[in-house]
Amino acid sequence: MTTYSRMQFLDGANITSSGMIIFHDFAFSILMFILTFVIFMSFISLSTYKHMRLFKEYSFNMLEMIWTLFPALVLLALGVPSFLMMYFLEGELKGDLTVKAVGHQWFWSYEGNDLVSFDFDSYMKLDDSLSMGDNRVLEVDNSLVLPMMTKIRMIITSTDVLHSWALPSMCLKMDAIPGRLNTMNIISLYPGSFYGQCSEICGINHSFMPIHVEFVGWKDYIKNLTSM
Ligand SMILES: [Cu+2]
Repeated sequence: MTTYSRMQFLDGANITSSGMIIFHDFAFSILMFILTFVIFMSFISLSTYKHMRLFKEYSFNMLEMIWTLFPALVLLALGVPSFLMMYFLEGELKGDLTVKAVGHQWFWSYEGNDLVSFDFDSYMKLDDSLSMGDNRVLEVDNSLVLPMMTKIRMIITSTDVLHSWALPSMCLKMDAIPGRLNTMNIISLYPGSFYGQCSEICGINHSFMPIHVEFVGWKDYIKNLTSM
């Protein structure tokens, strides 16, 4: 990975995250256009005094109409996709599978009860137990294995303090609050390994409770479930 590719978003692994990346680029291009236009116009009006006088002596109904309608259209173009994205992200909270992620000081544990009931803790791998090619402070001893192309309902909660379960490549982040069950949907369009970190400062080892989710095909998912 080069330096510049690290400045971009992670590749979107589901429809929402791909949509959000496209929306970011769209909003950014509008922003750049406005910035260039404003700088350009301010230079023109500063350098030519004649134009300024024209504005003072005549009224330009058409021009006023344009500079009222144009910003409104820009806001509409930004607002409509933004709201659509938000409602799409919320979605219908009914998954095919349900997994519960529980935050602890300082590790995550996962529970499920769909095909086989499971309950395991997921601790960060320490530096001396890392093998070649592992990601430091991101690798865990027991990662969460989920089937791809399946709507999974994630229930996020905590047993002690506030934590936050985040998966940047899916554009997902949900607070883990003691006594509350926060719910969101996860779908991965392709198999792969996705990493996240606790995103709510939760104590001394806040940086050392990573999240690792592996999306696999159903065959491997069942194989993994039965071996647990
Ligand atoms: Cu935490």
